[in-house]
Amino acid sequence: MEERIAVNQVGYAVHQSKRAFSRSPLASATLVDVKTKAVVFDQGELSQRFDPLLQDTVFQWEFTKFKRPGEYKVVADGASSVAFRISDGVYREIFTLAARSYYLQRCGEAIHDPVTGVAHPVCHNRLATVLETGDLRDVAGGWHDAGDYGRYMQTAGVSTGQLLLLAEMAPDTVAEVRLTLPEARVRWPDLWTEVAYELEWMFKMQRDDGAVYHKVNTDRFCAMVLPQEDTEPLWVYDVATPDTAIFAASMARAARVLRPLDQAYAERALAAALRAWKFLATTGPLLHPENGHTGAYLTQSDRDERLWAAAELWLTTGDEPYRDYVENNWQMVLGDPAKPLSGINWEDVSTLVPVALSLDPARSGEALWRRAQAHLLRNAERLLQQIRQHGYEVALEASEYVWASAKAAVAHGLNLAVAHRLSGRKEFLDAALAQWNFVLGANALSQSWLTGAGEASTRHPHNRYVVASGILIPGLLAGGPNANGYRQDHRAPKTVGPLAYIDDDEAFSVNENAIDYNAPLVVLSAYLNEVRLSQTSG
Ligand code: 9MR
Ligand code: ZN
Repeated sequence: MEERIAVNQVGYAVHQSKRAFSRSPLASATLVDVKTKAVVFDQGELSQRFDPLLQDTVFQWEFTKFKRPGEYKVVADGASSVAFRISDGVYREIFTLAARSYYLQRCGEAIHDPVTGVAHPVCHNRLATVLETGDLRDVAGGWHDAGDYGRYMQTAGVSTGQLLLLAEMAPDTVAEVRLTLPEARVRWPDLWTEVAYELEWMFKMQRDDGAVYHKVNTDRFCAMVLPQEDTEPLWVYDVATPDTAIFAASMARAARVLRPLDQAYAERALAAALRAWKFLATTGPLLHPENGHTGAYLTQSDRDERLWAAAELWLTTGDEPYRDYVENNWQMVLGDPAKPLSGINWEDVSTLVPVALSLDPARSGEALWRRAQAHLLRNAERLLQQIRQHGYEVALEASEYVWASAKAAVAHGLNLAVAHRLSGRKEFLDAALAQWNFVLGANALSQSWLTGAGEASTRHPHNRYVVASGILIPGLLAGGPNANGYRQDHRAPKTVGPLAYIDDDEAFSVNENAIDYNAPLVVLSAYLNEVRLSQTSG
């Protein structure tokens, strides 16, 4: 079979960079109109790069100059890409698709979605037993975490916290885009309504003393059944400090974002955040909640979560002890600006500290804002270096081709987007866009890891609802290539990192979705749309 030329399978905005990739030379590449079959462009710029992980040359054909909206393929020497569009709607479309998947993952209510056909009766709305006391507790609601039906605080907090960054990063996009949800809150944009579906569940997971429970799930993962058929007893697992801090951070941010829209909701969120902080202030690390036999989101330290909570509380309340906490603990958690920032993830949320502070100079104060900005820009420079060493312009290092590499790529994209917002530097925007292109098909497998997005996109995610119903939920980001995956699920291919992926619903180490994978993709898509909006109107 001819190799497929790799492109972003959804498409490219009219005025931004457009590149195709292949491991075969692209000297004869042309752009062909899908409807008329006519060659519409053959003046692309050629370059090539040796990719150290693939141990092969990757050829690049840049067609940025071509700006006519339409549907096209890149064709060269008998090889072809899939059809994709040139359209200013692509960012908004992926933002909507990926954000809407949260609604489709809702737990505790019946789903009847006219847009996608996704439907099931109410699920997991029975009372759960609190492990530590034996009490019954109402913890219905929230989103199913992933391909399993668990609901876990760490991914809930890191996902809602990231989505709420869009209040600063893409306010116009958030205000404008409708997600076609079953309910609306007066004056609230749809994205915040969806985030609040998760926040409501998070409120239920807080104990009276402010501590927050780690997760709710059955003791073991259920079979690949529909959610309403998962009827084993539900357990609420022990409180833990990383979870409590992540809760405090996300609630403090929610309070700040929602204050202008809904004062009462904001006060409720802030009160919950303050109760959580009060518990943390008198409690050392509790890192080993009882965990049953389901997903383990266990982390080595709660320092990064505490630092993020303090930063958000400082920004929301302006109370100086929170600022002092951030100043006193920054070095220990984040180090100096030369230390790499990680892509935001459930295990290490430290990058949310400079991100949150840099997005709000007025509330941060000069000193913290400068520190945050310096660190983010330095890190973005490092990511540019990283990208230049890879054929497909991805910011992943060899060691990042592990579980959830596609998430890691878009998380680096988020860091680059913030660096672009701070500096206005086009290279950072281009680099952020390259991470978006990577997960949507511009990669060594010519595979889009977002369900429903692109001709060669993931069709068989490890997702219980999808497997049991046969209905594909669109807008789910799969984990992506994982060099250790074959040892974990015995399905993923044993090969070099960039190729270690298979579209198989049993390959959970590469093909499961999760709420925390979608979050940076939603943020990045909205940011790209916001920049495009400002460029077209400006
Ligand atoms: O996304 C998680 C990944 O970072 C971990 O390496 C992996 C193994 O612990 O677990 C992933 O999270 C899974 C969770 O444990 C259970 N629900 C499904 C999650 C996505 O695969
Ligand atoms: Zn459910």
